[in-house]
Amino acid sequence: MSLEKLCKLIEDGDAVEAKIVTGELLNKGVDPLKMIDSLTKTMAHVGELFAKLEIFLPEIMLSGEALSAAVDVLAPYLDATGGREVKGKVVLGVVKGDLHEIGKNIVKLILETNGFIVKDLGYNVDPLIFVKEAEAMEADFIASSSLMTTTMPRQLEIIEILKSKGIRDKYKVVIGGAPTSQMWADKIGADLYCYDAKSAPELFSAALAGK
Ligand code: B12
Repeated sequence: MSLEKLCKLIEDGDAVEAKIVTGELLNKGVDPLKMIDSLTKTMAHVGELFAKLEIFLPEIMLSGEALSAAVDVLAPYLDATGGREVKGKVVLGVVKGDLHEIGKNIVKLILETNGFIVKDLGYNVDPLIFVKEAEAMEADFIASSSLMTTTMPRQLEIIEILKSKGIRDKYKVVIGGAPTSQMWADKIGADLYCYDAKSAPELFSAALAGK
């Protein structure tokens, strides 16, 4: 069993085998974070095949399901390595009009593993809900994910709502998702952009410390 084999199973959309092989790799001592990293890259590759019309939507759906199945197996192992100290409170969701939740689910897992309390708002979340939930939770961070160029403007709307309510500075606004970038974060005035889930805990902590 190898990590390459698992990646191929994700690409082929075989959730049943992917689960089994993930368990086997864990037993062999492969680092769960390393697995998540490779699986994320595989999913990006699947997206490229879709863009080139080499595969179609049903295949992407199967790959997404296989990736989620593998992540479900990995989740408890990530928990086991986590610290207990609460580092910050986060509301996290996928913006309105966007149903891509796999990346958001991984971010949640990794933040929780590293001592953050996360309120998961799910996907297709109205910008106003991000703000309302942040107020209710007294969150430190409002973190949104967008996977499509067409839904990225919803991340800006979150900031506009905060400004209109006069509470922009109460929260660190974080953005992420494949089409987003540091340039987009600068343009809309977000506090933080994270390229991937792995880097999130450190960047979140640094943002709270004002670094
Ligand atoms: C899987 C997938 C789907 C699945 C989603 C399943 C699910 N339950 O989530 C399904 C099949 C449902 C789907 C549907 C569609 N999809 Co789609 N999909 C993808 C695909 C292949 C992979 C996305 C993914 O899960 N990646 C793996 C995860 C782990 O990576 P990630 O999301 O980037 O997240 C990582 C980082 O970005 C970061 N991160 C992400 N969010 C956040 C947030 C914060 C706060 C932080 C800190 C970090 C962070 O951490 C994660 C882990 O490191 C992408 C291709 C791609 N390259 O992204 C296309 C893609 C996003 N889809 C696309 C399209 C067009 C669609 C559809 C419109 C297709 C259609 N014609 O109907 C629909 C839209 C549905 C909708 N309204 O949302 C396009 C979007 C193009 C655009 N406009 O920008 C893409 C880019 C494919 C392409 N190349 O054309 N899709």
